[in-house]
Amino acid sequence: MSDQSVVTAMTQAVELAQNNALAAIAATKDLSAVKTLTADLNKKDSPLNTLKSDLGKLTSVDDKRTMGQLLNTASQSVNAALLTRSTELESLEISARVAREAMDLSEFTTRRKRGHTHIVTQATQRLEDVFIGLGFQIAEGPEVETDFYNFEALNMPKSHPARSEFDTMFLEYGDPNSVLLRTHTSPVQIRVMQTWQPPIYAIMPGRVFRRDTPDATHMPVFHQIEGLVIDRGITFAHLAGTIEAFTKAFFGNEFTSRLRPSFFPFTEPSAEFDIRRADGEWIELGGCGMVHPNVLISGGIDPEEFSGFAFGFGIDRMAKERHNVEDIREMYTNDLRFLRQF
Ligand code: FA5
Repeated sequence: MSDQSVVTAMTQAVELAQNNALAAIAATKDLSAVKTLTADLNKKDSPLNTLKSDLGKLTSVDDKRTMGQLLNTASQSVNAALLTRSTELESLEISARVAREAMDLSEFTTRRKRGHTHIVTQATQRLEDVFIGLGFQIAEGPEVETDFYNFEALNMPKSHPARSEFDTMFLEYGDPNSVLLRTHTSPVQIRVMQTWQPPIYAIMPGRVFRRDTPDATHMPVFHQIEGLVIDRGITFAHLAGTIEAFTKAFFGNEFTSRLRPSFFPFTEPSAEFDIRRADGEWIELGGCGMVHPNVLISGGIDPEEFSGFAFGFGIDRMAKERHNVEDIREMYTNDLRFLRQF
């Protein structure tokens, strides 16, 4: 055979070997078939490799180069096809495995019951909503307080008799009786006055602590919500109006509020705030009054320029009244039969 006819025959053989290999690759069904085929195509006696060893039979250097290039191109396209196919099959296998192993969680979501917030948390959130609606902002302070913020800055110097009304839990930290668990949310008033600029319209909910023996209306750990308004020209009428608006919004139109003269060192004049239930009984919910000038001074506010009112309500007692709970202790026994009612 002349070199020319050998070249023609080889060219046809290369095309045939390449096409056969590409058809075999396309027909593979899984990764292990691709692996086996790769090994077959790389064998010494595979059609393309046999043709490579036939190159030696060509005498012309040019023919050798042309055929060599043709064989290389064919090998490259076969290798590329092997890679593409294995990537394709790999992603198909992953999708199939994901579909096979996917867990159907829908049955659990329909069967499982979700819990809900505690009755006292619900009351706190409702109080916040009502006051935000009246234009107030929310502030928070620490539960561990210093004597200064809990008493001194609130016009209760060391020897003040009113201190004994707050059965205080002190911490063994620093000087004796200098660090304590706050007995009310009023210290947050001072912190707000020190950091905000008037006009101030703030509420401050939080947990407070007293050495009180638990009974139907008392807990040693309970919750209060403090209110503070500081602006120019604030009078007792603003305080009374705010408390009445709040009572109706929180408890409903059938409830009314009253203010009784009282005493707190940090307000002057001071009052006790009661609400009247549908059965006619009056319940004490908190204290309030016009912020004492000494307290304004502790907060860095000029009493000649600004005046204000403050109040502090017991949230647990509010939740108790709103839901007609007999005994405040029931709210903390963690009895699901009780909690599920709200
Ligand atoms: C105070 O704590 C004042 N800081 C309130 C105040 C703020 C007055 C701003 C003026 C200006 P009192 O000790 O009365 O006041 O507590 C307020 C309310 O907290 C009570 O009316 C009651 O609703 C609630 N409370 C008091 N002690 C307990 C307790 N042991 N368990 C549950 N609620 C309580």
